[in-house]
Amino acid sequence: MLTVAIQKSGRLSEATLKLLNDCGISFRNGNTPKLKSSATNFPLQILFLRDDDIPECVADGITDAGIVGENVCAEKEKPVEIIERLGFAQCRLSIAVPREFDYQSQEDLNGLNIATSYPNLLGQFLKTQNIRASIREISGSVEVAPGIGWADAIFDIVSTGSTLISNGLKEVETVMESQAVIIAGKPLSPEKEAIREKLLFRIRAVNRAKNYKYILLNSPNDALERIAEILPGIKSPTVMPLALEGWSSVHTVIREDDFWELIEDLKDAGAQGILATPIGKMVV
Ligand code: PRT
Ligand code: ZN
Repeated sequence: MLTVAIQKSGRLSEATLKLLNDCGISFRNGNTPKLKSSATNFPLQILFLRDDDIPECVADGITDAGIVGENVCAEKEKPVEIIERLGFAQCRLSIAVPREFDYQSQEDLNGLNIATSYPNLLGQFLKTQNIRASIREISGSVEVAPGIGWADAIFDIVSTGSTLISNGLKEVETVMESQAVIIAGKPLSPEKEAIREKLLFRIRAVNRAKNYKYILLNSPNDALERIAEILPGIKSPTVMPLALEGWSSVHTVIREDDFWELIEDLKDAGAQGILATPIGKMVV
Protein backbone atom coordinates (compact mmCIF):
# COMPACT_ATOMS: atom_id res chain seq x y z
CA MET A 1 0.00 0.00 0.00
CA LEU A 2 1.34 3.43 -1.00
CA THR A 3 0.36 6.47 1.08
CA VAL A 4 0.12 9.93 -0.49
CA ALA A 5 -0.58 13.24 1.28
CA ILE A 6 -2.80 15.68 -0.59
CA GLN A 7 -4.36 19.04 0.29
CA LYS A 8 -7.50 18.66 2.40
CA SER A 9 -9.37 21.65 1.09
CA GLY A 10 -8.03 24.37 -1.14
CA ARG A 11 -6.98 25.16 -4.68
CA LEU A 12 -5.17 21.85 -5.21
CA SER A 13 -7.77 19.48 -3.75
CA GLU A 14 -10.28 19.18 -6.56
CA ALA A 15 -7.73 18.92 -9.37
CA THR A 16 -5.71 16.34 -7.41
CA LEU A 17 -8.74 14.11 -6.83
CA LYS A 18 -9.79 14.54 -10.46
CA LEU A 19 -6.33 13.46 -11.60
CA LEU A 20 -6.54 10.33 -9.45
CA ASN A 21 -10.05 9.63 -10.74
CA ASP A 22 -8.82 10.08 -14.34
CA CYS A 23 -6.19 7.47 -13.50
CA GLY A 24 -9.05 5.06 -12.82
CA ILE A 25 -8.63 5.23 -9.03
CA SER A 26 -11.82 5.44 -6.94
CA PHE A 27 -12.17 6.08 -3.23
CA ARG A 28 -14.45 4.89 -0.49
CA ASN A 29 -16.74 7.73 0.70
CA GLY A 30 -16.57 9.21 -2.82
CA ASN A 31 -14.21 12.17 -2.82
CA THR A 32 -15.34 13.59 0.54
CA PRO A 33 -12.19 14.65 2.39
CA LYS A 34 -11.78 13.01 5.82
CA LEU A 35 -8.39 12.42 7.40
CA LYS A 36 -7.73 9.27 5.38
CA SER A 37 -9.28 7.48 2.47
CA SER A 38 -8.35 4.19 0.81
CA ALA A 39 -8.75 3.50 -2.88
CA THR A 40 -11.13 0.67 -3.69
CA ASN A 41 -9.30 -0.49 -6.81
CA PHE A 42 -5.64 0.50 -6.34
CA PRO A 43 -3.21 -0.07 -3.41
CA LEU A 44 -3.29 3.61 -2.43
CA GLN A 45 -4.19 5.46 0.74
CA ILE A 46 -4.69 9.22 0.76
CA LEU A 47 -4.01 11.42 3.78
CA PHE A 48 -5.75 14.84 3.67
CA LEU A 49 -3.60 17.64 5.16
CA ARG A 50 -2.99 21.38 4.98
CA ASP A 51 -0.62 22.00 2.08
CA ASP A 52 2.00 23.58 4.38
CA ASP A 53 2.39 20.29 6.29
CA ILE A 54 2.84 18.07 3.23
CA PRO A 55 6.62 18.54 2.62
CA GLU A 56 7.45 17.71 6.25
CA CYS A 57 5.07 14.76 6.30
CA VAL A 58 6.83 13.31 3.22
CA ALA A 59 10.32 14.14 4.53
CA ASP A 60 9.55 12.35 7.81
CA GLY A 61 8.28 9.27 5.97
CA ILE A 62 4.73 9.62 7.37
CA THR A 63 3.55 9.29 3.77
CA ASP A 64 5.45 7.90 0.77
CA ALA A 65 4.68 10.87 -1.48
CA GLY A 66 2.75 14.12 -1.52
CA ILE A 67 1.06 16.44 -4.00
CA VAL A 68 1.70 20.10 -3.29
CA GLY A 69 2.52 23.43 -4.97
CA GLU A 70 6.17 23.75 -6.01
CA ASN A 71 6.17 27.10 -4.14
CA VAL A 72 5.29 25.46 -0.81
CA CYS A 73 7.80 22.68 -1.42
CA ALA A 74 10.59 25.23 -2.09
CA GLU A 75 9.64 27.43 0.88
CA LYS A 76 9.66 24.59 3.39
CA GLU A 77 13.23 23.51 2.48
CA LYS A 78 12.65 19.88 3.52
CA PRO A 79 14.69 16.94 2.20
CA VAL A 80 12.20 15.95 -0.51
CA GLU A 81 12.54 15.74 -4.28
CA ILE A 82 10.12 16.60 -7.05
CA ILE A 83 9.41 13.43 -9.04
CA GLU A 84 6.74 14.77 -11.41
CA ARG A 85 5.30 18.14 -12.42
CA LEU A 86 1.53 17.91 -12.84
CA GLY A 87 0.63 20.94 -14.96
CA PHE A 88 -2.18 22.36 -12.78
CA ALA A 89 -2.35 25.13 -10.14
CA GLN A 90 0.09 27.16 -12.20
CA CYS A 91 1.11 30.46 -10.68
CA ARG A 92 4.20 32.56 -9.99
CA LEU A 93 5.77 34.16 -6.94
CA SER A 94 6.42 37.80 -7.61
CA ILE A 95 7.37 41.06 -5.98
CA ALA A 96 4.77 43.81 -6.37
CA VAL A 97 4.89 47.48 -5.41
CA PRO A 98 2.22 50.21 -5.26
CA ARG A 99 1.12 51.29 -8.74
CA GLU A 100 2.51 54.82 -8.29
CA PHE A 101 5.99 53.54 -7.29
CA ASP A 102 8.46 54.61 -10.00
CA TYR A 103 10.16 51.21 -10.31
CA GLN A 104 13.21 51.10 -12.58
CA SER A 105 15.31 48.15 -11.44
CA GLN A 106 15.95 45.69 -8.60
CA GLU A 107 18.06 48.38 -6.93
CA ASP A 108 14.82 50.17 -6.08
CA LEU A 109 14.01 47.33 -3.65
CA ASN A 110 16.91 48.33 -1.37
CA GLY A 111 15.68 49.65 1.97
CA LEU A 112 12.08 48.49 1.45
CA ASN A 113 9.98 46.50 3.87
CA ILE A 114 8.51 43.54 1.94
CA ALA A 115 5.53 41.58 3.29
CA THR A 116 5.25 37.88 2.48
CA SER A 117 4.17 34.40 3.60
CA TYR A 118 7.28 33.04 1.86
CA PRO A 119 10.18 34.44 3.95
CA ASN A 120 12.69 31.74 2.94
CA LEU A 121 12.18 32.14 -0.81
CA LEU A 122 12.21 35.92 -0.53
CA GLY A 123 15.33 35.80 1.66
CA GLN A 124 17.13 33.62 -0.90
CA PHE A 125 16.17 35.96 -3.74
CA LEU A 126 17.29 39.08 -1.89
CA LYS A 127 20.57 37.41 -0.96
CA THR A 128 21.41 36.15 -4.47
CA GLN A 129 20.51 39.54 -5.99
CA ASN A 130 22.45 41.42 -3.32
CA ILE A 131 19.43 43.45 -2.25
CA ARG A 132 19.23 44.83 1.29
CA ALA A 133 15.53 44.85 2.17
CA SER A 134 13.64 43.72 5.26
CA ILE A 135 11.15 40.89 5.29
CA ARG A 136 7.84 41.19 7.14
CA GLU A 137 6.29 37.76 7.54
CA ILE A 138 2.47 37.73 7.34
CA SER A 139 0.43 34.54 7.18
CA GLY A 140 -2.37 35.67 4.86
CA SER A 141 -3.90 38.59 2.87
CA VAL A 142 -0.42 39.85 2.12
CA GLU A 143 -1.75 42.05 -0.69
CA VAL A 144 -3.40 44.46 1.77
CA ALA A 145 -0.14 45.24 3.63
CA PRO A 146 1.06 48.22 1.53
CA GLY A 147 -2.42 49.82 1.57
CA ILE A 148 -2.52 49.89 5.37
CA GLY A 149 1.07 51.09 5.74
CA TRP A 150 2.40 47.75 6.97
CA ALA A 151 4.89 47.26 4.15
CA ASP A 152 6.31 49.02 1.08
CA ALA A 153 5.99 46.02 -1.21
CA ILE A 154 4.82 42.41 -1.21
CA PHE A 155 6.13 39.05 -2.36
CA ASP A 156 3.20 36.72 -3.09
CA ILE A 157 1.50 34.31 -5.45
CA VAL A 158 0.16 35.80 -8.67
CA SER A 159 -2.04 33.96 -11.10
CA THR A 160 -4.21 36.24 -13.26
CA GLY A 161 -2.86 39.42 -11.59
CA SER A 162 -6.34 40.73 -10.74
CA THR A 163 -5.75 40.63 -6.95
CA LEU A 164 -2.73 42.91 -7.41
CA ILE A 165 -4.68 45.33 -9.59
CA SER A 166 -7.62 45.52 -7.20
CA ASN A 167 -5.20 46.35 -4.37
CA GLY A 168 -3.45 49.11 -6.33
CA LEU A 169 -0.26 47.08 -6.84
CA LYS A 170 1.91 46.20 -9.87
CA GLU A 171 4.13 43.17 -10.43
CA VAL A 172 7.78 44.14 -10.87
CA GLU A 173 9.87 40.97 -10.40
CA THR A 174 8.92 37.34 -11.04
CA VAL A 175 11.01 35.19 -8.73
CA MET A 176 9.62 31.69 -9.27
CA GLU A 177 7.15 29.81 -11.49
CA SER A 178 5.10 27.13 -9.75
CA GLN A 179 2.65 24.31 -10.44
CA ALA A 180 1.43 21.27 -8.54
CA VAL A 181 4.11 18.59 -8.17
CA ILE A 182 4.52 15.12 -6.70
CA ILE A 183 7.22 14.98 -4.06
CA ALA A 184 8.97 11.97 -2.55
CA GLY A 185 11.25 11.59 0.45
CA LYS A 186 12.89 8.53 1.94
CA PRO A 187 13.69 5.50 -0.27
CA LEU A 188 10.77 3.08 -0.61
CA SER A 189 10.57 -0.70 -0.29
CA PRO A 190 10.61 -2.50 -3.68
CA GLU A 191 6.89 -3.24 -3.27
CA LYS A 192 6.00 0.43 -2.69
CA GLU A 193 8.38 1.56 -5.41
CA ALA A 194 6.51 -0.67 -7.88
CA ILE A 195 3.15 0.83 -6.85
CA ARG A 196 4.56 4.35 -7.18
CA GLU A 197 5.84 3.56 -10.69
CA LYS A 198 2.42 2.19 -11.63
CA LEU A 199 0.75 5.36 -10.35
CA LEU A 200 3.26 7.60 -12.18
CA PHE A 201 2.72 5.61 -15.38
CA ARG A 202 -1.03 6.32 -15.20
CA ILE A 203 -0.54 9.99 -14.29
CA ARG A 204 1.83 10.49 -17.24
CA ALA A 205 -0.64 8.82 -19.62
CA VAL A 206 -3.45 11.12 -18.43
CA ASN A 207 -1.34 14.29 -18.51
CA ARG A 208 0.25 13.53 -21.88
CA ALA A 209 -3.22 13.05 -23.37
CA LYS A 210 -4.22 16.56 -22.22
CA ASN A 211 -1.61 18.06 -24.56
CA TYR A 212 -2.78 16.18 -27.65
CA LYS A 213 -5.82 15.90 -29.90
CA TYR A 214 -6.99 13.03 -32.07
CA ILE A 215 -7.54 14.31 -35.61
CA LEU A 216 -9.72 12.76 -38.32
CA LEU A 217 -10.07 14.20 -41.81
CA ASN A 218 -11.04 13.28 -45.33
CA SER A 219 -8.47 13.69 -48.09
CA PRO A 220 -8.48 13.22 -51.85
CA ASN A 221 -6.06 10.37 -52.58
CA ASP A 222 -3.81 12.59 -54.68
CA ALA A 223 -3.32 14.93 -51.65
CA LEU A 224 -2.44 12.13 -49.20
CA GLU A 225 1.29 12.47 -49.52
CA ARG A 226 1.22 16.22 -48.86
CA ILE A 227 -1.19 15.80 -45.91
CA ALA A 228 0.94 13.06 -44.34
CA GLU A 229 3.92 15.46 -44.51
CA ILE A 230 1.97 18.17 -42.69
CA LEU A 231 0.78 15.86 -39.90
CA PRO A 232 3.61 14.98 -37.53
CA GLY A 233 1.73 12.14 -35.73
CA ILE A 234 3.29 9.73 -33.27
CA LYS A 235 4.59 7.41 -35.99
CA SER A 236 2.66 8.12 -39.18
CA PRO A 237 -1.03 8.72 -39.88
CA THR A 238 -3.51 5.87 -40.32
CA VAL A 239 -5.03 6.02 -43.83
CA MET A 240 -8.24 4.13 -44.70
CA PRO A 241 -10.22 4.21 -47.94
CA LEU A 242 -13.63 5.93 -47.90
CA ALA A 243 -16.66 4.38 -49.64
CA LEU A 244 -16.45 7.35 -52.02
CA GLU A 245 -13.88 6.46 -54.66
CA GLY A 246 -10.69 8.54 -54.79
CA TRP A 247 -10.98 9.63 -51.13
CA SER A 248 -9.44 8.41 -47.87
CA SER A 249 -9.93 8.99 -44.17
CA VAL A 250 -6.77 10.07 -42.30
CA HIS A 251 -6.41 9.66 -38.52
CA THR A 252 -3.57 10.87 -36.36
CA VAL A 253 -2.60 12.54 -33.08
CA ILE A 254 -1.25 16.10 -32.92
CA ARG A 255 -0.14 18.45 -30.19
CA GLU A 256 -2.88 20.79 -28.98
CA ASP A 257 -0.50 23.75 -29.48
CA ASP A 258 -0.02 22.88 -33.17
CA PHE A 259 -3.73 22.52 -33.93
CA TRP A 260 -4.57 25.95 -35.40
CA GLU A 261 -1.30 26.20 -37.33
CA LEU A 262 -1.82 22.80 -38.94
CA ILE A 263 -5.50 23.27 -39.75
CA GLU A 264 -4.74 26.07 -42.24
CA ASP A 265 -2.09 23.99 -44.00
CA LEU A 266 -4.34 20.91 -44.10
CA LYS A 267 -7.21 22.86 -45.65
CA ASP A 268 -4.86 24.39 -48.22
CA ALA A 269 -3.64 20.87 -49.08
CA GLY A 270 -7.23 19.72 -49.77
CA ALA A 271 -8.37 18.19 -46.47
CA GLN A 272 -12.11 18.30 -45.70
CA GLY A 273 -14.35 17.36 -42.77
CA ILE A 274 -11.62 17.89 -40.18
CA LEU A 275 -12.55 16.67 -36.69
CA ALA A 276 -10.45 17.06 -33.52
CA THR A 277 -11.37 15.22 -30.33
CA PRO A 278 -9.79 15.11 -26.87
CA ILE A 279 -7.86 12.00 -25.85
CA GLY A 280 -8.53 10.35 -22.47
CA LYS A 281 -5.25 8.50 -21.93
CA MET A 282 -2.13 8.26 -24.03
CA VAL A 283 0.63 5.64 -23.70
CA VAL A 284 3.54 5.92 -26.13
O1 PRT B 1 -5.50 25.52 3.82
P1 PRT B 1 -4.19 25.27 3.15
O2 PRT B 1 -3.00 25.75 3.95
O3 PRT B 1 -4.06 23.82 2.71
O4 PRT B 1 -4.24 26.08 1.78
P2 PRT B 1 -3.69 27.55 1.41
O5 PRT B 1 -4.77 28.52 1.72
O6 PRT B 1 -2.32 27.77 1.99
O7 PRT B 1 -3.45 27.42 -0.16
P3 PRT B 1 -4.45 27.57 -1.38
O8 PRT B 1 -5.44 26.45 -1.38
O9 PRT B 1 -4.97 28.96 -1.51
O10 PRT B 1 -3.40 27.35 -2.59
C1 PRT B 1 -2.73 26.15 -2.74
C2 PRT B 1 -1.71 26.29 -3.85
O11 PRT B 1 -2.36 26.63 -5.07
C3 PRT B 1 -0.68 27.38 -3.69
O12 PRT B 1 0.37 27.04 -2.80
C4 PRT B 1 -0.17 27.54 -5.11
O13 PRT B 1 0.78 26.53 -5.39
C5 PRT B 1 -1.41 27.26 -5.95
N1 PRT B 1 -2.05 28.47 -6.53
C6 PRT B 1 -2.30 28.62 -7.87
C7 PRT B 1 -2.50 29.57 -5.90
C8 PRT B 1 -3.01 30.43 -6.86
N2 PRT B 1 -2.88 29.81 -8.08
C9 PRT B 1 -3.54 31.72 -6.47
N3 PRT B 1 -3.99 32.47 -7.34
N4 PRT B 1 -2.50 29.91 -4.58
C10 PRT B 1 -3.02 31.09 -4.21
N5 PRT B 1 -3.52 32.01 -5.09
C11 PRT B 1 -4.03 33.29 -4.49
C12 PRT B 1 -2.89 34.27 -4.14
O14 PRT B 1 -2.45 34.06 -2.84
C13 PRT B 1 -3.52 35.63 -4.30
O15 PRT B 1 -4.22 36.01 -3.14
O16 PRT B 1 -4.83 33.98 -5.37
C14 PRT B 1 -4.52 35.38 -5.36
C15 PRT B 1 -3.91 35.79 -6.67
O17 PRT B 1 -4.66 35.36 -7.71
P4 PRT B 1 -4.88 36.27 -9.00
O18 PRT B 1 -5.51 35.36 -10.00
O19 PRT B 1 -5.77 37.40 -8.61
O20 PRT B 1 -3.51 36.76 -9.46
ZN1 ZN C 1 -1.30 26.62 3.16
